[in-house]
Amino acid sequence: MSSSASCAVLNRIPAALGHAIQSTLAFFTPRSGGSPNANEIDSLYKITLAIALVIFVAVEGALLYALIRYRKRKGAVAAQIRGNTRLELGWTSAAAVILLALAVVTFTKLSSIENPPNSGPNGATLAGDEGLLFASSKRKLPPNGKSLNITVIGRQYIWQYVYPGASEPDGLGAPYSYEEMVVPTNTTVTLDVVSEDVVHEWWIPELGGKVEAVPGYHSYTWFKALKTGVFEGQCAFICGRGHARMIATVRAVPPAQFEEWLSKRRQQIKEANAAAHEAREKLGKQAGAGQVENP
Ligand SMILES: [Cu+2]
Repeated sequence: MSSSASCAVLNRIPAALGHAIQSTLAFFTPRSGGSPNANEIDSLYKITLAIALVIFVAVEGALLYALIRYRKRKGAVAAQIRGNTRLELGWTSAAAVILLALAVVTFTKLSSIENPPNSGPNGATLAGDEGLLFASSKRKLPPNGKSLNITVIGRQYIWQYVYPGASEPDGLGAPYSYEEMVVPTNTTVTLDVVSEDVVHEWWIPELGGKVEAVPGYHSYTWFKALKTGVFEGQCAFICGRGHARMIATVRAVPPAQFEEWLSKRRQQIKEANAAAHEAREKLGKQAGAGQVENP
């Protein structure tokens, strides 16, 4: 092997090692990449894990060293040590420093996990839609107060999503979908999570943490899809026999495509409602309607 070839191999080792460390860390930490809050949660896990790994290797290494170096030998007399003030002070303060560092890192990241940022410049505008602009004391909003707000309704055993844009003054007529939520990329999406029956839990790992859907309460969370794609999740709280079937997906599409989808959806629902209204009218006019025969 020439010296330049061996040099190339040597150069590749740190890269391969870095890759191995990265993939090991990724295996033990939450999925991420879909939304800034999920990325912050993931990096927090990675920092904690890296510190824990260093401590693990140091402690186990010292233990192994002591086991081998001071193993039982003929004629050896074990030293009897009682107390070592310097050592004890050392490990107590080192542990305190590590704990403090972890607390500082956690609290630094907490606000970017909990508080939604503004949508990106290439996010959806949806300026004309009602329900896009929010002023709320409960819900955390982006600094500019603009988010796409979607209501997530948990019920045995399906998720329903209600989008902004009610056509009726009483709030009815808003477009909705089941199981698959469609959102625009680079747009801050705030979620109102509710339940119609028992406790459910909304969770799309790549888009952030879990949020409970509790009957009678509103839970709030947010995400901002950084790329197009399908993000999978499912109800994370056992809610009955069909719990395993209560899956959820979020499909992130370019903003223009989202607006197109939303208006198509609104049209489909309008048509379906008109057809149902017509069918009801027809039934009402039929002779004998209203007289229910006993079977
Ligand atoms: Cu459920």
